[in-house]
Amino acid sequence: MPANLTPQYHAAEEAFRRAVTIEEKIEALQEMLSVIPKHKGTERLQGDIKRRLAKLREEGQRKAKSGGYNPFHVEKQGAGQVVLVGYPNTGKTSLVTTLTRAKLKIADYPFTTAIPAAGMMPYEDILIQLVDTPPITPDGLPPGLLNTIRSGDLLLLVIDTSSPDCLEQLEAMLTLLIEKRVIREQKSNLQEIGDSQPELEQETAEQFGGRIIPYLVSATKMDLEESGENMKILREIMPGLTLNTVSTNEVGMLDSLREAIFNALQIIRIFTKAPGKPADMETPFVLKKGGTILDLASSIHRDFPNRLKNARVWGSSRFDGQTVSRDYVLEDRDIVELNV
Ligand SMILES: Nc1nc2c(ncn2[C@@H]2O[C@H](COP(=O)(O)OP(=O)(O)O)[C@@H](O)[C@H]2O)c(=O)[nH]1
Ligand SMILES: [Mg+2]
Repeated sequence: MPANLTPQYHAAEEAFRRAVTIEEKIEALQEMLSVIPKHKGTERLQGDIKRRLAKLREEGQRKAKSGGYNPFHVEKQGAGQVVLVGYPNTGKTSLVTTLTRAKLKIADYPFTTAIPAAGMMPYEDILIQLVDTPPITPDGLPPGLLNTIRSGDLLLLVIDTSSPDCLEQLEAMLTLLIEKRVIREQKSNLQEIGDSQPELEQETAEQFGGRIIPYLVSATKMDLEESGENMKILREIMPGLTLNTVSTNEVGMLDSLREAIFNALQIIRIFTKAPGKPADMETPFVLKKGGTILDLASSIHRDFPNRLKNARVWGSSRFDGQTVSRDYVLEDRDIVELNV
């Protein structure tokens, strides 16, 4: 056994021994890998943990395929998956029900939500998936939730602005997610210029089976009187943080949250048309921002890119119907004619 293993490492190892499900085991191994002192003496052990992780992930995938049901895995649907995260009673379920019309159970006692549940939020011409989750507790994340969080395209951190604990809970939540390498620490503007190493952070996150996920903070229950004062304090203490203020009792307040979610997902909507026909303006294809003609073609059909002769664009191009190259970068709401 290599020397210098820390108490955190031993705690994680203990959690691994106690783990029952594959998800719990994976989570514990990821934690071991994250806290293990990184030096020559632990290289073999690190390699060993990584091998065990790879094996468990394979096993997990095999189980998933053979029909083993994992309630913490939420199948992606629509233009993007947004996972709501927060403490009990902060208004997560209310937000999902109001934004999606999904029928979920709301109650003013904690822990009503035991497993993730999804609903689809209409936004202009697309549907965005919102995933309601069981709450974070003072002990951290309930088992399995980290995997739900890691699969999201965007996180919506939910705080109850009317609660005197909202600042503390927000800070605890941010710390927890930074520790788990799910979100990136927001640096001050000064530090941002020289110090930021997004690629390195992404690489480290991938080592732990995840990736850095963008997030928004939703400050709920703004209709309650206590919220005003707490909001002032939040803005003073965390001036750099954008807070999306909402109330499910004032539906008008939700429009800006919808828009913030769409913008944070960093996606573009592309309409296609057949030659000589009007465009189908009902159901756009959704691409990541920066997507090209080639990306569009591959998202339509695997061998479309090979057959593609030329493409014309209406919208972002200099003139309507301009013929563009395969690496032409599309913009939101462009209309594209693909000719094979
Ligand atoms: N006044 C007010 N109450 C809210 C709002 N959103 C949720 N609540 C209430 O807060 C309680 C907890 O809501 P719920 O959505 O179940 O929270 P969750 O535990 O985070 O899912 C319920 O009694 C809701 O009616 C809001 O915007 N304004
Ligand atoms: Mg709930």
